Amino acid sequence: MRDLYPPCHALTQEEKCRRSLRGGGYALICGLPPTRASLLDLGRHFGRVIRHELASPDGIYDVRITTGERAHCGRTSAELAPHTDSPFLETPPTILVLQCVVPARTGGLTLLVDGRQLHQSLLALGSPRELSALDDPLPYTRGIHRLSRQLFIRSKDRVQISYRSDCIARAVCNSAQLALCERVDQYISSRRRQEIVALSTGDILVIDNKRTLHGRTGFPAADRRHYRRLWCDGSLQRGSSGFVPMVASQPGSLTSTPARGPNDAGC
Ligand SMILES: O=C(O)CCC(=O)C(=O)O
Ligand SMILES: [Fe+2]
Repeated sequence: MRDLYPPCHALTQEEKCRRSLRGGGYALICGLPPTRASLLDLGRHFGRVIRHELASPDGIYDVRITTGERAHCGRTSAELAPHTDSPFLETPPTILVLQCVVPARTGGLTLLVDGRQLHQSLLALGSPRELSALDDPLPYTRGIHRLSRQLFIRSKDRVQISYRSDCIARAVCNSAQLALCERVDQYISSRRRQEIVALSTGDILVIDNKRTLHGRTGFPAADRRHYRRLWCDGSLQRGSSGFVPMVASQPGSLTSTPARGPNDAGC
């Protein structure tokens, strides 16, 4: 596993983290104590905490196998396809902070897919029908929540992605939307497109939920995998969530602005 963000001076850490987020859509921080306090301390740099309905009063949501009334889709041992968190909410979280407390013995690896690359691939390879569906908000449903949201939303010079395949109400999608979803699902489930990250105890991933899709591989149900998750509204992040799209230089060909991963984000 790459150590993109070795612990050092606190202020420098924060700046490195911001640069990685801006450059590549996520940052990996290794070697912090696996405590609630270190998660909350880090989260403070990314704005106000958004509390999930099943989170503890401090805003932390425990990701581990859970049964009963606090069960939830992430709280199983199943593989989770790459997604952005809660596109069915009026205001989805901007930043997702994921802390590894106990890794699975096998599997349970984090999957990351770059929404910027997906955007470029769709523009380059999507059929006219698929591209026409980009203007149509996708209908999401989850529990009491119902909301339609476009796959990509433009905000000034940046683009923000929202996508969660298992919450799309396919019965009310038109055929162009279904074709678009199929193409997106194919792309994000391809191991070629996924960055696979093995977190160890204490490691934290800070993920831009408007650029980077996250998921995880499945793991044996007997494993005591335990992660913690904190959602933040990004209000201290100086408006840099999402991505600057790659630009087309001439019809039919897309020339990318230099792709920058967290490794080359200057940290
Ligand atoms: O289990 C994981 O690694 C991630 C689960 C997840 O997607 C989430 O909590 O938002
Ligand atoms: Fe998630």
